[in-house]
Order: sequence, then C-alpha cells, then structure tokens
Amino acid sequence: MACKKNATCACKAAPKKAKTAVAAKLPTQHQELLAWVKDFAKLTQAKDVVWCDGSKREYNELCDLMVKGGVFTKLNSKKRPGCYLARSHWSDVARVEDRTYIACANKEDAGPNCNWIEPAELKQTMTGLYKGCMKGRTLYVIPFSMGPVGSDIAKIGVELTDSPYVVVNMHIMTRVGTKVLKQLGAHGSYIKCLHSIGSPLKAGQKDSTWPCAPIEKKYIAHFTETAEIWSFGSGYGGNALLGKKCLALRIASFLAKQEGWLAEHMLILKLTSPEGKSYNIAAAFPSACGKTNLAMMEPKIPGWKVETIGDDIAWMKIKEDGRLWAINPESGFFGVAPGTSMDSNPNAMRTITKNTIFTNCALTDDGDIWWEGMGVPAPAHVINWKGEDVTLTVNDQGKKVYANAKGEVGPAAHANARFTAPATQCPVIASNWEDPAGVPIDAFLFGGRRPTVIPLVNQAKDWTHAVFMGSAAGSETTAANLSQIGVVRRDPMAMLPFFSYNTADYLLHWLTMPLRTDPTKLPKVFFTNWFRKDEKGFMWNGFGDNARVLKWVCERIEGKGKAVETAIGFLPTPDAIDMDGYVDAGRDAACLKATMEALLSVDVEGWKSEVAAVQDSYKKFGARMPFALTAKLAEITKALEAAK
Ligand code: GTP
Ligand code: SPV
Ligand code: MN
Repeated sequence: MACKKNATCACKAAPKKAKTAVAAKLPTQHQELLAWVKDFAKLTQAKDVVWCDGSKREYNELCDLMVKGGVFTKLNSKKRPGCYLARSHWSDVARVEDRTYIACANKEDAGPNCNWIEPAELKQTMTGLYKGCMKGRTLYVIPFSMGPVGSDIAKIGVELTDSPYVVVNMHIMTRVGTKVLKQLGAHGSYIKCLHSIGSPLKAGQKDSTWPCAPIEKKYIAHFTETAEIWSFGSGYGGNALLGKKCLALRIASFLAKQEGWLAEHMLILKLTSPEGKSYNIAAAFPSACGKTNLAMMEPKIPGWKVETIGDDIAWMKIKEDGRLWAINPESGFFGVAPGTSMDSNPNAMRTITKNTIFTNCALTDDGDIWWEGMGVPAPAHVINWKGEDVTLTVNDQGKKVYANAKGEVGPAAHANARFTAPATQCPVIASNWEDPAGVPIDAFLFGGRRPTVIPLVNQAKDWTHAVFMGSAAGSETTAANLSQIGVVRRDPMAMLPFFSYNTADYLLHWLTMPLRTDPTKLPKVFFTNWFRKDEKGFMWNGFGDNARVLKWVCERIEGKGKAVETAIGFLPTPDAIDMDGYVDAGRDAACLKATMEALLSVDVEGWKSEVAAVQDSYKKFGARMPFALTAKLAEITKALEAAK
C-alpha cells in the first residue's frame, strides 16, 4: 500500500514482509530496557503501556485528553494560543524536601543534609507502594535526553510515569522521544526513573483532576550508587519531572564528583558589553530567588545586553583549554509565576505568550491567567488556584484581597505557581544555547535572600575564599518547597535541597577544582544580595538594575573596577557601581547615597554573628569538614575582630 503521507515518501518503496513489520513495531531493540518496562508495567498493573515518540501530535493528543478529563483548561486561544492551565491538589504544590531521600550503602556518605534510608529497605517499602499503583491508568515510557541529543556531555534517562501531565511537561523541559531511543541504540546506558502519582483507579471510579498520594506516602528517592530514581505520590515539579532536580542535579552531581566535573543549581547568562565583548556568567541562587529573572534580564544600563543560556541548572566540565565549559541540560523553563511582570521580567512574559503550561495560576473570566504581581490590575472575579470562584474585596486594612463564597481570603495564584515554557520561545535566548560544547564560564555568582548584613556584591579573594562564600550562603526560605517560608537557613551553593552526598565531600570537590586545571583559568567568584531591606523596603531596585552589578563584575574580570579589600572580600568603592540613570522613587539623592554606602560596607557586628552562624553550620560535619574552610572561617573571624 502506498504511503498516505505523500507520494514521494520513501517507505512505499520498501517491500513489507510480515516479520519486519512486527519488528518495526517495537519502539526499541534495547532488550534490557524492554524488559525493565515490562516488569514495571506488571508490578504496577498498568492498564496499558505507551511509548512516547516526542511528537507534536502526541503532545496535542495528551493535552486534549487532559482537557476532556478536566485536568487541563484550554486558555483563550486569541490571548494565549496553545496554552493550558492545570490546578494541582492543595497538598501537592511544591517540592517535598522532608520526603526526599538519598539511599546509599553508608549513612555517613549521605551526610547530615540528606534524608538517608538504607537502599534495600527503601526499595522494599517503595516496591510495596508501586504494587498495583497504576491500576486503571496508562504507563507512559518517556525516553529523554538532558542536554542536546548526541552531545558527549548529555545524559539519557527513561522515565516511566502514569501522569500525562508529566509527559507534556517533560516534552517542554527535556528532549523526548524516538530520537533519544535511536541515540540509545540496543545497548546504550540510561538512567532509570520510576514515577507514579500513587493513585490507582478502581473499575468505574471517577478520576480526580489531580490525583496524588497523601504526604506520608510520598517518596522522592535517589539510589545514587546505582543511579536510579524512584518517585511516588506527587505529580508536581521537581518531585515528578525527574530529569530536572532528581537527574540533572542529584544523580548528576554524584557522578560529577566521581568524574571531576560540576552539576550545579545555576543559571547561565551571556552578557555583552557596549564594546561587544561577551562574558558568560553562572549564578547559584536558591529556589525562587531570582535565577530566571537574572537569566533573561533587560539591563537598565544602555548598551549592555543579556542573553539566556539556562535558568536553573548548569553542567560544567574542564576542557583542553583549561577553562570550565557549561551547558544547560534542560530545554525549557519551569519558572515561578507570581511576581513575573513586564517590569520584573519582560522576557519571561514574552516567552509565555503561547505554547505554555500554567500550573496553579488564577483563571480570568476571559480565559486568560492571572497572578499576584503580574503588573496588570486584579480582575474583579477569577477562579483561584484551588478552583474556587473568588471576588475582589477590600479587607479591614483597606487592602484588596480575593475572597471565596465563604468569605475566606487568600492569594488567587499559589505562591509557587509555575509556567512551563519552551526555551526557544525566549526572545533573548542565546544563539549558542544548545551548543553541545557549552560556553566558557568567566564568573560565578553565589547569592541568597538576605534582608540584613550581606552586601550587594562582594568578590572572593581566592578560590578557597570562593568556596567558603558558597558554603556560607544562606537564604530566607520560599514557597518553592513545602516548609516554613521566610526563615533564613544555610543553603550552601543553593544546593541544600539537591545534595545527594555529604556536603563536606561536595565542598572538598569544589576546593580541589584548582588541582584539575590552571587555577588562573577558573571563573572569578562573587557573592550578591539583591534582597537587603530597611524601613523603606528593598534597599536595591534589583531586576534590570542588577546589570549595574554585573558591569562591575566584568570590570573585575578585566582586572579593572574599583574595589576595597575588606575582612570579608573585595567590595566596590562607593563610586564603582555605575548608577547613571538609577531611580528609586522612595529615596532622594542623599538617601540613595547613604543606602549605597550601607549596601557596600562591612557591617562588622552583623558579620561577627554571621561567621558564628556559619561556624555553627559546619559543626554537624565534624572532622569531615575540609580544614581549608574552617581555616578560612578562622581567618575571616580574626580579620573582623581586628576591623573595629
Ligand atoms: P527556581 O526556579 O525555584 O529555582 O527559582 P529561580 O531562582 O529561578 O526564581 P525566580 O527567578 O523565578 O525568582 C522569583 C522571585 O525572586 C520573585 O519573588 C521575584 O520577585 C524575586 N526576585 C527576582 N529578582 C529579584 C531582584 O533583583 N530583586 C528582588 N527584590 N526580588 C527579585
Ligand atoms: C526549584 O525549586 O528550585 C525549582 C522548581 O526549580 S522544581 O522543579 O519544582 O524543583
Ligand atoms: Mn531551581
């Protein structure tokens, strides 16, 4: 029979023998992979198995299926073409750090920052949970590549899941499908990722729109020594899109330690000066602390340009030239929605105009989405992230709030509402963002949300000091994980939720980087804090004005840029940051001058408490903590004593 696709299609020439036709139906010749899928389908009692090909047709069919099932709401195609809204269960709205586990033979190798369970015990528990967990559901097989398919830095994973929501999100966030199976061949190695929402369907039972398991049954497990990921009970973000935090951070950083490279919670941006010189900067900020914002920022200083390479994860290797080269292993953005506006992140707003999945945002009467801090007036009525009709009312303090029929008040969008959008839609995506070779990194920034003490920017004096800075990073917690919000916790290198082995060993791995290359070729390292506050609010505008700090960073890379050496690092002199055209409506010239002085000086008493807190945070690692860091801490403490 002639091919229906088109008259010239080559397949019509191919003679069809019955045997070949059957063989061609198999999605792969990889016997071990086929057997693994078959075994899991049997254990979970899935109703059927679908191998994902990664096609647009598959994506659309699954979206339609979810619209029919009430999981997805199709948004107004004039306002948001190709966009959908999903609402999760109220209990399944963020990563669950307390239910995230590292399973390796020795507990000490996991260390105090990981929840450890003995691997055989955890496998037994989870096998029990997986038994029959996909009854009435389809098991989807998602072959995916982190990094461009075929790149020598890329890694292949296969996720088995019963969530069509996961499949379509993985389509955006990773490279999915037949091309990956082809790359894998019959014997290639891949990372096994098991996922179930943990909510079997009985015959005739009506499905809910966000089935998931109760918190005590949720497990996000990593068997590091065998590079396996087992996730159960959650359908949200990093708990379920296993290529992201589980593979590209936890499993990859474990491998990176053994193989001498780095897998980090970092954005990658390309910054070009008015003279046309480009710099690649990678920055590690904790969850919901401004990586997406910085990665696609519109600089507020004329002539400077930012282009995006990645907004969340960087894989970095030392190459023959001695420099550290970075790739973004992802292919989309899973970005925080609330607070994203044409003011704060215009390029994110432009990225999400089409083909985007929104989760836990509010739905407007005209079929569009809305969230707090979107920069457009709050509509009189929306459906909030819980699916309730809510209307805008004024509370006792004269503040506009959304209230439901019972008078209960709350945000219309969840604080960790997210958008999933293809990286290619970002108007400032760098032309080389998918270069399998990556980009050479010129500078690292560490940072966090610190309302007090920590200066706007501070340059490390040497590599050990740089690692110390990263180790000492702290931040106010955000809605990106399900625990208390707004308390400062130590978050070394923004990796606290993503460590898969002992943090002390991780820091030692960083400390030994200069032994792997010419140390002068390593990136220059800075600590930034956009979040200092005083009685007037934020002391620094942030967002597009952060380019002013990046400009100083570039000047320092060039060996220029005025700085003063202090006990804690090199701080810019008060006139070193380009403040031309900087406007803070709430601060006049004198106030601004005083504010900048406060932002760029050492708060000696504050820093004494800070180093004491860092010392305290080191204690739990005992003798495993690298001596170089305790020595650096002692050196800084002494310098602070001498400072006043
Ligand atoms: P994950 O995706 O969770 O890893 O986080 P992310 O680091 O990419 O977070 P994102 O860029 O989406 O951070 C968003 C939050 O940071 C919002 O609350 C923003 O208002 C806030 N934010 C980002 N940049 C700045 C800034 O320069 N100044 C201030 N004050 N807030 C900022
Ligand atoms: C983060 O929490 O750092 C995220 C979102 O990037 S999630 O993918 O849910 O981990
Ligand atoms: Mn992140």
